[in-house]
Amino acid sequence: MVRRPALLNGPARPPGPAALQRRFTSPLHGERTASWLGIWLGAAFTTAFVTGLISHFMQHPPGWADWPPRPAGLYRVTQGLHVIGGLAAVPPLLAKLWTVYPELLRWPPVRSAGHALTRALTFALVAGALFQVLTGVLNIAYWYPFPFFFPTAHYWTSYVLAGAMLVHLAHQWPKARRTVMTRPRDAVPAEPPADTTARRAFLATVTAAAGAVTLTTAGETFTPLARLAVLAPRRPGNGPQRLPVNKSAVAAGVTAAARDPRWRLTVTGDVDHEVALTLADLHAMPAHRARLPIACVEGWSAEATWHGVRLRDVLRLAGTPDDARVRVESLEPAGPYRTSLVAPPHWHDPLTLLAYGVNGAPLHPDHGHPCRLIAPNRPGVMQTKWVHRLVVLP
Ligand SMILES: Nc1nc2c(c(=O)[nH]1)N[C@H]1C(S)=C(S)[C@@H](COP(=O)(O)O)O[C@H]1N2
Ligand SMILES: [Mo]
Repeated sequence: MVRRPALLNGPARPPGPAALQRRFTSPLHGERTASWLGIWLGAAFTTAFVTGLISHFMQHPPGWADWPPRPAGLYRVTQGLHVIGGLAAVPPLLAKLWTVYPELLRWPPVRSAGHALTRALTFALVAGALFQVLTGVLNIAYWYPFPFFFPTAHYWTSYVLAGAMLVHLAHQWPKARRTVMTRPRDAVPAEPPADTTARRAFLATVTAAAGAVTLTTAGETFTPLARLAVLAPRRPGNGPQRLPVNKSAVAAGVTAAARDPRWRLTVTGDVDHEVALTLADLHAMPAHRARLPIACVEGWSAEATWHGVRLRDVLRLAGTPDDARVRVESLEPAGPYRTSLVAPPHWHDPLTLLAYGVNGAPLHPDHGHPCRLIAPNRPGVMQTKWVHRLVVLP
């Protein structure tokens, strides 16, 4: 073949498909690596999806069912899994994207209508996974550089991601199956031993990175590891009365109202007769203790011994119907978490308190003085602080 002078060749054209494929011969870009990472991510994102739905429907009851108040520590576990598992998924997610990125460069970009659809789905999968992980990390870091409301966006994107994941799984199942069912040297074609070593070292590194993330964050909810939780935004034991605080009394604008001697706890709405209680009235009622965690949606949790009156004792003073829902209202003048709904199973529970003290001392203003709601198996955002009114709904 006659070689033409270089000048006549014109500008460089994109390399052909064969050339591109030859560039990425490392086993780290291979099917086995991608499959193992995919299986890991599938398990991690499925766990995050399920625990995320639990959290969502605890906060937004579907209407036909109420979440049970027991086991008391359940939400602490599901939300811990959601956040810690999500953080630990960052290394395998980055590794997986790096493993498969040569696919992005394949030429031509679209080969058929079916291929276009597959690529669109892959885009949804990658974009959805990155969006969930990134917004989740920003949320627990209390950094909101985005213009949307985090819970809504995170919730709806989870369905897009779950759908894309399901289709992807169906599509890639044969590869994943092959990877799990065959040993590298029995595979067709057999994998050279050096490639097996390289791949295993790569996967071990990713696992170590995920392990490091877990070890340095899990202590925010798993107290024995608290000292290692250097990457956790909140640590049990840090804060007034050894409990973390998300919103302080100053930030909530309640300092004056919470100290005001005219403070009353009122029970109103669909009741026999309204009741207004002073703090002294609350202290005169039978006192109870409950060892319960604050389990924040952001993954941290901290257990404490609360004391105060049972919510059901207060509600019954006003003749509240047994099947009524109750809105607990805070002194906080504004903000999305100034009220929370309590369904009958929760307010009937003997562990559900209006606490005026914690760990043997009166409540610190930041923890909700004069009194706060504390109930079992319930997200922290629904443990309303600085309570001043209970509205019984019809
Ligand atoms: N009125 C009111 N109550 C509130 C909040 C709030 O912003 N306003 N934050 C909630 C959140 S998100 C959590 S995690 C818990 C934290 O309780 P703590 O500060 O006593 O640890 O309080 C909850 N109660
Ligand atoms: Mo929270």
